[in-house]
Amino acid sequence: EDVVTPYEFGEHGSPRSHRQIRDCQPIKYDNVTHHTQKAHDWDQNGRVPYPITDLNYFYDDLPFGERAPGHIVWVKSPARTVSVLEPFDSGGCTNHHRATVDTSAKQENCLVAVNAGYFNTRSGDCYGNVVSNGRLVQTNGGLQNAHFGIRADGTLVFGYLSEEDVLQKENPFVQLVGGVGWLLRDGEIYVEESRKAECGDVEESGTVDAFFDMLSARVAVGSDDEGNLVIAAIDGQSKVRGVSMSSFASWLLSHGVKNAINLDGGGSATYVINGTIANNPSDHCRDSAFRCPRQVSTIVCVHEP
Ligand code: M6P
Repeated sequence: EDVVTPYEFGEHGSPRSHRQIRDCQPIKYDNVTHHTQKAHDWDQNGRVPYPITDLNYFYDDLPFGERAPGHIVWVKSPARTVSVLEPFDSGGCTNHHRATVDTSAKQENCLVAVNAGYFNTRSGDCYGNVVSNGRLVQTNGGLQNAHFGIRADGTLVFGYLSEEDVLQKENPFVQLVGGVGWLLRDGEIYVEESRKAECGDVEESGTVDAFFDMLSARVAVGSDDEGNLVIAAIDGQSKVRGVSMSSFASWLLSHGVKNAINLDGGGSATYVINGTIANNPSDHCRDSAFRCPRQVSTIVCVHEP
């Protein structure tokens, strides 16, 4: 019988197989656990425009009366201008490096850069699948968390990937990084579906539910209908100010974003423009009276084509 069997969710935080994700997602998505989309590309006449078309700083009205400062940027021709970079330098994940986003951004003179993947705050290990400029850095050992990637043919990919998807050679990933939470799927808010599917071992804020619902600084990577990449970072302080995952998703949707995953946030949330930190990171300095940018793991970098 062709029915979707209800799936007993165990305690949040236990790794879930790709098969379980398929079983649990709404039937309209069939067996597909990620969304693919052709990246915008303006190279029709051998000409690539300056990659960033818009850059807004906002104090916007978020749902539920929340207000939070942040940034949102639209990136043209992302397959030519967006890289996932390891912390500090190439090999940074293998070497357990951590570095502030502005430091890592120097690797490719990033016009815009944000912190990206989660990491083990004690060992420095990078979490998730990581592909950087065509180099497979690591696979995630089967943990199921939302990913963003760009394939060799210029396709943008958002969602859940099996190890087979990650390693396929016909049209391999050239950039790939993981977060926690699939915010928007093909124009619809996907927070509740994603809440049930995500592995909680990666974030360190508590249960998946607590992590999804708390106010915090949040960072997302997404795309609009035209295949532009969208990067958004909202300031906050975990459990005190900022946005919940569902507010973040609604806000992104209201700005025309159609697909998006949530990257590392909280004290890691850092937004860099032309080498300068442009947001207000909430991590504490050694002298806890002050706030300092955190040394984080991978970054998403927007560079010249
Ligand atoms: C640690 C320190 C603090 C930080 C807190 C919460 O205790 O690094 O400075 O505020 O973690 O960090 P996060 O918002 O990333 O969960």
